Amino acid sequence: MPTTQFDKESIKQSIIGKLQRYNGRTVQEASEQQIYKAVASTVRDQIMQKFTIARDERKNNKSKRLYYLSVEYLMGRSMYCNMLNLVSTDEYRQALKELGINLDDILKEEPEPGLGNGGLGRLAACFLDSLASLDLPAMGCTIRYEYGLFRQKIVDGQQVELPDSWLENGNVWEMPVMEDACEVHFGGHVDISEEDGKQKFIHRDYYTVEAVPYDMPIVGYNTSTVNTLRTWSARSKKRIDLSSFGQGKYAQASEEIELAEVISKVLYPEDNHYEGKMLRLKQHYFFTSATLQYIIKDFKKLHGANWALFPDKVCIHINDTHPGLAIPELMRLLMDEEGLGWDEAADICQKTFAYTNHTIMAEALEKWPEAMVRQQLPRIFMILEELNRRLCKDLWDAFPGEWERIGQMAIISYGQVHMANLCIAMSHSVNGVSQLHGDILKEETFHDYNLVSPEKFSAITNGITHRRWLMSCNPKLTSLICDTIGTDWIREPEQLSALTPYAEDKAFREKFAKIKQENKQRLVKLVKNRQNIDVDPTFVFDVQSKRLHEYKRQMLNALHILVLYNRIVSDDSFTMEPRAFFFGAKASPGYYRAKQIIRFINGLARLIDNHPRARKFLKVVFLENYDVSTAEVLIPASEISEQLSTASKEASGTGNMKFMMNGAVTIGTMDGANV
Ligand code: NBG
Repeated sequence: MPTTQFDKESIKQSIIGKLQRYNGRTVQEASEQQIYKAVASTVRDQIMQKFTIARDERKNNKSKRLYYLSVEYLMGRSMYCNMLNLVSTDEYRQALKELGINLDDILKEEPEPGLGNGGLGRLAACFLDSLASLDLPAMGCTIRYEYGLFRQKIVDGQQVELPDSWLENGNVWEMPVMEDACEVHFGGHVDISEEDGKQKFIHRDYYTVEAVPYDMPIVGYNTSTVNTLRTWSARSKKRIDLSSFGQGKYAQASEEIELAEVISKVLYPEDNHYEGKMLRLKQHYFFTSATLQYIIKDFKKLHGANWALFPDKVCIHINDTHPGLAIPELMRLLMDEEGLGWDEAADICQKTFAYTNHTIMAEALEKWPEAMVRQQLPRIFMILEELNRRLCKDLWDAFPGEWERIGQMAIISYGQVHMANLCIAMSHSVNGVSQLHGDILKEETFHDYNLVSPEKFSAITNGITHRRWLMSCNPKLTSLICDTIGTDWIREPEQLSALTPYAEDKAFREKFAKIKQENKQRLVKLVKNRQNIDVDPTFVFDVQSKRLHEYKRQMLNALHILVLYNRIVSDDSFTMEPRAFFFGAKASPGYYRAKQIIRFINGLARLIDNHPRARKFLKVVFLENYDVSTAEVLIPASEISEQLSTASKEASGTGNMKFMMNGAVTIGTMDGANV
């Protein structure tokens, strides 16, 4: 692995120099935000040194690259994990100490990019860290939402949503890549003509949105790989209309610009739920089209027009169905732009696309009204129709006369475009995210597809990155593990099993308990600072943190607490081990019942606090604005992990793994990855 020249001294000089050049300040005079930026951009410089080498290597090796398409990436803060992956935390800590700066204070200055809702987006972020750490070339592709998931305030026990303008102070980690900016076209109509006996499809009268990519480097743990997260931002091609402006029509002068730019304004705040809104369709097509155009351009640069090689050099992963329009878009580009025939293009698609399904919840299975797709994406719709026609013909051969069944499996039927059917029909691989979920997909949700193409289906249980969810968020436990079993587990987390015998080791258990207690103190402090709530750290910390959803059953947990309360107040002889229940959860703003559950939990907290005997045994804390950074303090402090989903509904769960990795005991249903 190539080493970089960032030792303690050069780190110090870099920080001093940046503060001087960009802010005209000394370290003593600079604000914490200014220091954060100076430190972060030093880390970035260090990454960029590797990045340049990695990019050259890729040009030479021409190795296969994965494109992981996802409408969500819940990255969390980057600075500390980047230092960790560069294996430079000691150097930075030491350098900052000598400059009189406390690293932990500076880390808090980084805004958290909340470009995801929950498990699906966080999984995508964990995968990026793992891919780079396993030296696998990959690019994550998504939308650069100007507003990420809303910030949650609790007012009078109820959730209030505030905008998350995470880009307000700039983003140190990203760089615009203007040479890869491209156009995405919407609306209009398609003219068909004949040229040399071949049909030509010409898209006319469309309107154009410009897609501008911003790249964020993803550094692997102690590897030479630096991958990229590419986020696409929507811009109008039109600059301000000066003639309207000159005539005093200020609003009109900027109206069209705003219409285009609204595409990457805001992340839809629904988890495991989806609604066929036109803006959302535009978001999906916007980023998949831009990504596919870039993939083709990059492929041609490295391999020319050798299309037969495409599936050997490019793998496109569709994270849930949201990026599924990548399929007809690749067909369009290969046929209309590159001149390939239908069969050749379709064959390349099949070999290139892989699809992961993340839920069986009916309300999350994506369908688009036929008319909307036809109107917004006329050429894409034509391709979908032809894909559907050929698919239904094949299905007719497999299931002659079974219209009902064919309708269920079709890409277009009953006036709707069925994204899951498109993804299954056109991918070579379809996976569920745990064994149980994979089995349900095969036996129920996609039963008929499993009959015709059983070879496509598999179950691959989700995972999490132990670099963020253990090493970064729980440094004390990390040291204890290293002192006990060495450091091999850092490269190969399976080696953590070497800890098993220490479960019975008194000295180890005492050290473990002490660390847990210190982590609990850290959480107690956070709750006090943020919400001015006092929690007794000797209570058992029992945590349920995840998106608020009926199927996840926060209500069941709350009712259990109410039962305990009733026992305490009605029976003076009843005692129990004092227990503090923490909830962390955002509810989708339009999900009334979920918001009422938050209200119920906060009401319960008040009820208990007001009862002198109940509060000796019970405490309920609803943590405001649960996000990745909060999880990083909450999870290491937890002793009980609540995983209560209605069995079959939680496709995998990944929070469950984070709690386990930090030594909490799980109370759970036999669902998803709990099994
Ligand atoms: C979620 C599931 C979780 C799973 C994550 C990641 C969606 C649509 N699905 O159980 O609910 O862990 O995906 O696979 O957000």
